[in-house]
Amino acid sequence: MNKAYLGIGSNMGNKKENIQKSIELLKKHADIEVSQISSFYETAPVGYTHQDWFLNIVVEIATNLDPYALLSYCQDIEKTLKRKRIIRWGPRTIDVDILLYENFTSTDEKLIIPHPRMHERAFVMIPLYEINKDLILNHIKIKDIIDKLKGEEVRKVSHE
Ligand code: PH2
Ligand code: MG
Ligand code: MG
Repeated sequence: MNKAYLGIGSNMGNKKENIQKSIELLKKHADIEVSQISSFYETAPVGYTHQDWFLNIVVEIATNLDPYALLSYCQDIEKTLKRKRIIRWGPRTIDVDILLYENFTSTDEKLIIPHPRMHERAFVMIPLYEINKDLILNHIKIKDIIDKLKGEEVRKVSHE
C-alpha cells in the first residue's frame, strides 16, 4: 500500500456535506483506505477572491492505485458531486487534489506531484501539518514552511 495525501475543498452548496460525501466515496473504493482525516477549516478564498469562503480538509490514505488511477478516481468523485469547471480557481462543489504520493514526483501537466502550489497555501499546509507533523517538503520541515506563510485566513471549525 502506498501512502498519499489529498487536499479536499468546497465552497458551493452544503460544503460540509460535500466533503463528507467525498470521504465516503474514497472509503467505498476497494483499493483505498482512509487512514486520517484532519479537522475542517474555514478558509478565505485564494487566487480568485470574488467567491465564498471554502471549507478545506486534508486526508491521508493508503492505496494500491497508482497515481494516475488515483487521479482518475478523484475526478470521478468530482463528477459524482457535480463539479462544473467554469472559472479557473473559481467556485466548486468539490475539489479533490492529490498533494503527495509516497516519494513519487511527476511534472506531467495532467498530474503534477507534489501539488505545485501546496507549499504556498495555508489552507493545505495547516490541515496537512495537523495529521503529519514530520513531513519534509523540498528539504524544509513543514512547520518551518507554515511559519513563513503570510496571514491567510484559516480557521479550524471542527473534528470530522
Ligand atoms: N482552491 C483553489 C483556489 N483557491 N482557496 C481556498 N481557500 N481553498 C481552496 O481549496 C482553494 C482556494 C483551487 O483549487
Ligand atoms: Mg483540483
Ligand atoms: Mg485545487
